[in-house]
Amino acid sequence: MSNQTIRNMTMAQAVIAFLKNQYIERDGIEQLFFAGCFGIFGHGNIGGIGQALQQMPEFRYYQARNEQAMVHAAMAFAKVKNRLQAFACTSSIGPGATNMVTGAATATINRLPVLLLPGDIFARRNVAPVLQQLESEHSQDVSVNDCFRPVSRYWDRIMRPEQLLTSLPEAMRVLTSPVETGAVTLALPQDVQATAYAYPEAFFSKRVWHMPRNRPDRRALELATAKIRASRQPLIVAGGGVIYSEATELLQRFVERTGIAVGETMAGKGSLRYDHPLNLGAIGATGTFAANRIARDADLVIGIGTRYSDFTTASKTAFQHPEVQFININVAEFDAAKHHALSLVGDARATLEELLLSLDGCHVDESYRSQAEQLHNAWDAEVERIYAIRHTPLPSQGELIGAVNELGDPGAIMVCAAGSLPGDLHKLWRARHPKNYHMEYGYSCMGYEIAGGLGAKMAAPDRDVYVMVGDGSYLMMNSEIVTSIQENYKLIIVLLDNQGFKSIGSLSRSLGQDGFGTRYAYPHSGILPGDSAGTDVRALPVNLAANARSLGAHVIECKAYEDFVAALKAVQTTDRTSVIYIQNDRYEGVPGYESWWDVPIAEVSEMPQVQAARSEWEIMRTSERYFL
Ligand SMILES: Cc1ncc(C[n+]2csc(CCOP(=O)(O)OP(=O)(O)O)c2C)c(N)n1
Ligand SMILES: [Mg+2]
Repeated sequence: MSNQTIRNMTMAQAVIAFLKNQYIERDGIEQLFFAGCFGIFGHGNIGGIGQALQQMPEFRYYQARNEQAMVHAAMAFAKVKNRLQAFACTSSIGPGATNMVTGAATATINRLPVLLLPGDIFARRNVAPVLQQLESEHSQDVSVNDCFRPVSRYWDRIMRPEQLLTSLPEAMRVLTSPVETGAVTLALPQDVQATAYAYPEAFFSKRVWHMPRNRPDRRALELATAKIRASRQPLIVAGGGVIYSEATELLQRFVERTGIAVGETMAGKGSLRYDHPLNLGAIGATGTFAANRIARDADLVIGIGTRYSDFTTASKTAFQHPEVQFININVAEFDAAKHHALSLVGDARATLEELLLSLDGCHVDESYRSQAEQLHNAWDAEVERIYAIRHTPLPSQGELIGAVNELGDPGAIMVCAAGSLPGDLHKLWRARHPKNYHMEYGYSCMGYEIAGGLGAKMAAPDRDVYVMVGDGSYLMMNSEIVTSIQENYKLIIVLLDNQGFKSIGSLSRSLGQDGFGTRYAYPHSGILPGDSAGTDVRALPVNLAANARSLGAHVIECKAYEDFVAALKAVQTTDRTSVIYIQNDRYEGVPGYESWWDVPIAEVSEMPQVQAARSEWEIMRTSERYFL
């Protein structure tokens, strides 16, 4: 180190000085990797990362209201940016840090890059226990930040300032890897953050991380080509990887050349425009009859960039052809190998390019193609039917989704995550471009919606962002309305109030449990009312519209469908984050379409409806398959 130029700075200053010089490049396009840092300060980070951010304002700091929310905003930003740009998030120690654990899990499960910088307890230990320190009798090497280990793709604790020299490059390798990306956590003890060290200047020079487009093994491609040529009833399952790899145009070409139809996962919706005649729409538990019928009889499933969650596979009941085989195109070997597949380990776009060449002249039977196209058309008519329901006195969720879809800007981004909306939107949303449908459904984390909307708007300020959120999710986390107003990122929040958990209520009824614990109403004789209480309940005195107004949003309250339509028009000219509030019906739902989701039902109970539901469940379970 003797002949190197050095820079004397604190560990925290070194973190920021390093991060602001990280770049990423894919397809020859180079850009800064970090857009800045979200943070909430406390004693665990104020004098360290807080001071460093203050000293380096070119690395933009954004104040958040809630640490979990800021991680959601960060990951939504990265999702819209196809993982080519990300945020860091700084928190204090203790509760500020553990508030980020849920966000970390959400990011890791969705394979989205976020860099988490929780403060940590003193490395020098002499003043322990510090405020918010978790003590342990058996070790002094434990803090609440150990909770991040299983939910991070890379985890480290920086006990000495020079450890950054080897830790930050590892953090970057993981964040910029399409295979390994997710939450990266560097726990930063508060005393070490403020400690100075003579860092080599070279550490802070510009670094460009190349995101590769790996190509699959040649022999595997030959085998895949033969399998696709031999297949009579193939189906593509398009997952989020199609979108992150920017393979959507190539997918369209592939589909048109081969005639193979497509079903889309939650993360993959938008891979193909909704009106493409070979787009069968959503697949799986929340799928369309079009995709689910073709899936049921498919002899070959070509999964592209999918992790095959139970929603996609309908709890392993979606694919019933006795000899069904899988070819999985995925950057991650782990996902590529699922379902005993022939693995094409590689980038979706690069792999489709190769397959297009090797499949020259290959086309499915005309009968298959016309069956797929007929199903596509029949599905479109079903969406039309649901959009046209005019349910009274309270409108149905399906018609409200239709209004947002048809009256919103076609270039908009619609953000959602949990409740009954994801299932309905997966079926009904007509996606017109790859970023149109932004659903966090890896973790389906209530509270993601508004914070995620903020991140999406920050990533695409020229697009309208519609956040669709239920009353339950809204109550769980609405805090980033304030941030959206502070930073002037206008969100259009559609708040659908059905006085509780419509989704889990309907799940509960399907289990024979009468919606227990899913209504927002006062208890009656010490018991919370279920669905059999009907309208004989006392509603809670909650006013969500007033709540949103109190946070600074422009609020429009609607009663009927016509008010909702007028509100959707009115919000186009409002000057700040706007909330359209409407009550909708708890029971008028979008049906399931020839699919299933395995949720266990009590094996023994004193409730006859539960016993009946259990018997039905036992029959359904027999259709679950292993792919051996
Ligand atoms: C953080 C979190 N807690 C619990 C759940 C389980 N859960 C899924 S949907 C739901 C209810 C959502 O209520 P609301 O937002 O009002 O949507 P609705 O079901 O009424 O459409 C619950 C509790 C979850 N997904 N996330
Ligand atoms: Mg609700």
